Amino acid sequence: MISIGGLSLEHPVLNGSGTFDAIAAQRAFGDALLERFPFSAFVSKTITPEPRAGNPPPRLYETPSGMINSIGLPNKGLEGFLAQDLPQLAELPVPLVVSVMATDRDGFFRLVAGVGGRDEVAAIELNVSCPNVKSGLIVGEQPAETLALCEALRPLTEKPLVVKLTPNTGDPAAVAVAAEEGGADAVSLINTLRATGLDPGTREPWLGAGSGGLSGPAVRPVALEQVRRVAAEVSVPVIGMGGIESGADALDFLSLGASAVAVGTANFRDPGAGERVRLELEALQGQAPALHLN
Ligand code: RRO
Repeated sequence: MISIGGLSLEHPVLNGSGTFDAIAAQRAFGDALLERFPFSAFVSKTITPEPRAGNPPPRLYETPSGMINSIGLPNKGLEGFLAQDLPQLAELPVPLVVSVMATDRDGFFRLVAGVGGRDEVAAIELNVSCPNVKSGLIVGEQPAETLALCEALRPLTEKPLVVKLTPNTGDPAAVAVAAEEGGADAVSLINTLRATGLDPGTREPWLGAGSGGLSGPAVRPVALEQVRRVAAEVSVPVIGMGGIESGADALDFLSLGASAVAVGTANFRDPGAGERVRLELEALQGQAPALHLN
């Protein structure tokens, strides 16, 4: 068992928000999914106060060892989530972490109050780092904004608050420290790196929204460095993610100070990736250290 900001987890492998649709997976795989759920907690796709249609297509662009998404937060909104999705997600055999995002303080208040009042919810992830919403300011790019938001939300719930950090800022550790000062129980990183890709025929941006967020193995060295810097500066647990595809990748993040890891983009190709990563990690952790000849 490990503890992440008051959340007890069977093992250190979670999913990255928005990379595993547990309701669709349950439809596809039935009870097998519940008997061998790939993650120690389930992190929902981010929800917003009101329903959103998401960004215009195309929404995905493949890159060497990665992909750019411009999904744009399509979701049913708070009321739709509570009425339609929460009852199904509550059936999962692991704690539920609900990811929330708003474009203003009032929206975050509604989300944290609404989700925080539900017994089915074990913790709340504050997504202050989505690269795909035209809201002007991205809270998580500024330490002062992150501190103010966390301080305002902290009194609304006793549930653990996890702050999802952006890599698209000069000093992610300063933002992480601000989140901790504001009362966050844990931080998670990285969200996607702002990126674009061109249509090879027209030389115009391929994605409907023009740009998106890069994920997958291509971002792993960036994620490792940001986790290293953040873990050195905060005392709260760090959930590390960014291109994890194997137990060795996960062990790299844990070795740099992460307390847990999340598998993201790898889930799209292999919904069982989380279990494989955990098993590989356990095997590696049980092994004698490798021989060093350098
Ligand atoms: O929905 C998205 O486009 C999205 C979100 Br909310 C996010 O946090 N990170 C991302 O890469 N895409």
